[in-house]
Amino acid sequence: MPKITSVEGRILFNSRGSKTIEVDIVSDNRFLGRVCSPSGASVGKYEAVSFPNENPEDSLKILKQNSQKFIGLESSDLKAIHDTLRSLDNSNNYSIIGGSLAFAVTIASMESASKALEQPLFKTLSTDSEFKFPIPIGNILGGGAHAGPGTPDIQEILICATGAKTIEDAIETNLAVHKELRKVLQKQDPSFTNGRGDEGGWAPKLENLKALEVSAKACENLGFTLGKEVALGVDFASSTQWNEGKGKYLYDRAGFENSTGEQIDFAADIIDKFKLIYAEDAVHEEAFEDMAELAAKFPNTLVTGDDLTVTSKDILTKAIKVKACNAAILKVNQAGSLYDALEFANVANQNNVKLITSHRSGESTDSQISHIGIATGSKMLKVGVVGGERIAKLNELLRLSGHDFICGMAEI
Ligand code: 2PG
Ligand code: MG
Repeated sequence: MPKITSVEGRILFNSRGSKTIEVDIVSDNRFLGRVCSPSGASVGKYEAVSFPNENPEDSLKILKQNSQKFIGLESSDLKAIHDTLRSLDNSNNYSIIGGSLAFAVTIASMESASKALEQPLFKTLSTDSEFKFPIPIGNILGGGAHAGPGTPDIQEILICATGAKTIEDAIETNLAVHKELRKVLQKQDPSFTNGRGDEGGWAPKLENLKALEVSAKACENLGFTLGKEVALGVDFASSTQWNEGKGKYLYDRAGFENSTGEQIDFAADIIDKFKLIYAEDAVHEEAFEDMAELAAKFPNTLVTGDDLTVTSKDILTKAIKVKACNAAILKVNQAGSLYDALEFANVANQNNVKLITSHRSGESTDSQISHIGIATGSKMLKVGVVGGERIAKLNELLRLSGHDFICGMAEI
């Protein structure tokens, strides 16, 4: 089995231009695994801390001081790598070494092992013998924490080619809708700047429902029927609107407030009207009972936890008990190490909670999450539609198309 022979790190920048850490792990002196950590803008309260003191340099210093501890370990032994990280940081949120360091070390190690074993990363991460492509879902219109004033309060309107039979078709369909939406936006506002949010979705000056209407129009213009060839999704990212003191959701840009009950109705009306296949964080991160109400009402929609479940197996277990969601986002850096994230995936899969492996708004051009999505049996891969750091993940799926072990698209 391949053994780790060197560990190095450096400071780089993510797609938002913020500092982050990249880690190189080499096995048997020649197989390089290289991973650069992403980071979020709408961050869940219970996520792993990205860096100690919010300083990537502190994580790098810790890596340099402890790199010898990884030398000689089997790079494919994820548990051993994870345990070594845990010997440096036993906090519940990686506040000592930073979740970004745990992310980069564990994934780089598995990538290095994959190269040494001459197999794709997804095969190294799973003992399954057959895999499916997760269906790509990506931003066509952005607001909230990912775009400026005047854009919708809701964070993301997403497109998903639910009817696609191949990965190529799925990606091309999403791209076509993204393109068509620009035309629709230009037509209704000739002064539209073609500005885009952090994840490549258009960022027009539009209020929430109008933004959904133009998104639906773009699909219809292409001859698609919502819920058939394509479907829309929304990441409400409701913790951004939630004001604990007032006990209300504040939609500052649109100029209204929702009580808890009104928020449930607001989300339910949108799910209904736009036949959403996917509704993420429709209520705030601690509103398990309210999410459960939506999950019960919409069994055919992926009522998805992101900030609600933060890729934590303990929090997901709590969510499962009250039937808070029928789907959950998997973001490795929310959990910290890849080992933690795979444990979360096991709990989800054992309890029929559908997985959506996801990017962060501040990304690198890496593409390992495409493999993580495949290996975990994720139904969807949420990685955007355009932008170099988003396309990198989609292109990796295309490279894997026709691979012996992958047969067809995931069924939702
Ligand atoms: C989200 C993500 C990714 P961020 O809320 O789901 O789309 O955004 O990385 O800013 O948390
Ligand atoms: Mg989210």
